[in-house]
Amino acid sequence: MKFATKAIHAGVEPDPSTGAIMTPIYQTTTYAQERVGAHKGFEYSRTANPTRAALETNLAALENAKYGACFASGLAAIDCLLKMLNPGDEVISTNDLYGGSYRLFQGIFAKYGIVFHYTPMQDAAKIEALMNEKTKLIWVETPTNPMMNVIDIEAVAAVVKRGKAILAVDNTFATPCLQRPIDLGADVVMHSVTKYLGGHSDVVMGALVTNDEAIAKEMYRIQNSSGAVCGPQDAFLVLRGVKTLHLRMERHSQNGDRVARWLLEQDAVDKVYYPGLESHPGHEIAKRQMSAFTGMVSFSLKDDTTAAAHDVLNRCKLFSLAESLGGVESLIGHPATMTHASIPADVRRACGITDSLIRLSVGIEDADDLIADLHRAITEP
Ligand code: P1T
Repeated sequence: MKFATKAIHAGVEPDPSTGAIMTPIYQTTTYAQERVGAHKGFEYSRTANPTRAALETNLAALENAKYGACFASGLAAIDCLLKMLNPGDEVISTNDLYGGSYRLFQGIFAKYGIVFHYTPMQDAAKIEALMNEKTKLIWVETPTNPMMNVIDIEAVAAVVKRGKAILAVDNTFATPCLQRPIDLGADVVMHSVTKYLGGHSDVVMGALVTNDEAIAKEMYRIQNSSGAVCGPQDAFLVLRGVKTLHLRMERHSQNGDRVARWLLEQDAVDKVYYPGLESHPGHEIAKRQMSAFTGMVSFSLKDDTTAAAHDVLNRCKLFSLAESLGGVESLIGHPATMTHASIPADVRRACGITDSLIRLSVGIEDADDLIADLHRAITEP
């Protein structure tokens, strides 16, 4: 089955009791059992719920994986993955990553004796230099948030396969519509479903998917034991959102490209970070491993100050000043003081998050209106 067909049909069967074409919201905590031990596969909704199960099957299918698990947020999904590790284990992560993932690594799991190394993975040899027998997880975000760096998943997988670590890819920015890391050698894919998969800025959710039976067993054990699951209503909303993922990603990518190319021509703009630009250092890799380049665009100003960035943010009308990304409406944010404020300033600057860096989540509105809004914000005093 091709992607668009899977987006609409995978995991979704007409409801057996009524024929309802949409998976019902099974708003129930528990399920009557015929006698002790005899049930229809559902005992308690933390463990399994039919609406959630349909979504888990759907998301796994979109990533060409067998097993999927949904969580209360993207960070809860990463939390589940990290709980597969033991004290003393080591993780190698991209140095440029979502601030909340960094906070979870350093603020929570480092305390339990897990050691994190951060390195720019554009050069896969950097990973090899950090790998040892304690390395259990390689954490890749690509394209990265917010610098839009592109990591060659196949090249990283080739290095990782020489050891015994799990290769996990945060595929939030690309979505399975544009990039499928498992096909490129990853063991686990993680999503902040909150973003493009949900697509309408109305659900906070996370997901893990894998093809590896042993990892899946641990994933479900931890999902049930720690209990950070999503509710059935949210699962329903995401099932609905995913049905248009391919259409939305096409328009997000077209609009992202238009906005990035327009920004390049503006006098006030210093650098534009978008993998669709021929000048982007990861463009060739992105062309190989992604089918389009998303609606995420970052740029910096020649006046490299927080005040200049805040002025642009405050002048936008159509772009809402807000955290998050991936919804149909356009958002604008300032990583240094918003999404990445939890990363120490020196670490932040080292990976290019300057004071004037601005991140756009380009929505699916008319691109002319979006550009007019940015034009006003960037050029008018
Ligand atoms: O917000 P949550 O659903 O818990 O997802 C966390 C997360 C994980 N990975 C990436 C790449 C992300 O971008 C996020 C969340 N990011 C934002 C809220 C943001 O504005 O960047």
